[in-house]
Amino acid sequence: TSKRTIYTAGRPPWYNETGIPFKEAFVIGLCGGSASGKTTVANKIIEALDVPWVVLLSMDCFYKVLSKEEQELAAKNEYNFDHPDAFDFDLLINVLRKLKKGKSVKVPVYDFTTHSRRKEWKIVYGANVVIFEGILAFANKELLKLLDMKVFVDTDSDIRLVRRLKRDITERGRDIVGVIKLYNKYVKPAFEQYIEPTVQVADIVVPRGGENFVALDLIVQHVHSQLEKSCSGFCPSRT
Ligand code: UZR
Ligand code: MG
Repeated sequence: TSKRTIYTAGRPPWYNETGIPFKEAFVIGLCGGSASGKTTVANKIIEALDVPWVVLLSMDCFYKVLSKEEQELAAKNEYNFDHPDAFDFDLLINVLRKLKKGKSVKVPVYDFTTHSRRKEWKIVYGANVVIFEGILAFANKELLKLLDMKVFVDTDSDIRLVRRLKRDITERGRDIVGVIKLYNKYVKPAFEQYIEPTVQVADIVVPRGGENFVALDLIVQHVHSQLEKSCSGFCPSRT
């Protein structure tokens, strides 16, 4: 391959002579039920990837801002945060499209106590690899088109329930009755209706989540090989 000149400010996007971005970011989609271990898997992938510019984008940032009435429902555990309608897919797709082109984006910061967005949005810089995780990461056709690799984290529902109980009580100040009510009313039905069936579109299913070292290694190997392919001659992504 011939040598090419790359113009860069030290981080992606990289441009060629004609000002065209050198390559797109590789986007990994991570889907799985609540408390399946998506965040753990994401962090282990990031650690093992050893690539300079990796970004983790969480679907939680894209919850819709609730109206007064919806806020009141949420306070009584009667708002469904597990349904596709609870998410701002338009904004999410916009953000992911830009990230895929290697551009920087602004991501809303969602406040679960007020169910609104903070005034200050978080700036996320362009990256070589983007990991996008969420319970409904595979629930939208346009979104699926942006994912280069789809990973489904498949953890037993009893384990997920126990983790969810622990997390909501210790980290989110909820009580056991409320958590169980929410789980039975929204979390479990949404899992069965909107999340579990999307295992069909996954490229890789990871049983046991973050403990599955073989699966993590396979994922990382694939990303490396794809990155090498997409930047023959000059590869900013591996040191
Ligand atoms: P995961 N959720 C919260 O309860 N509080 C937060 O601050 C953020 C998320 C819940 C959300 C959904 N629903 O069921 C779940 N509610 O977390 C998705 N209520 O996040 O994939 O990390 O479990
Ligand atoms: Mg999470």
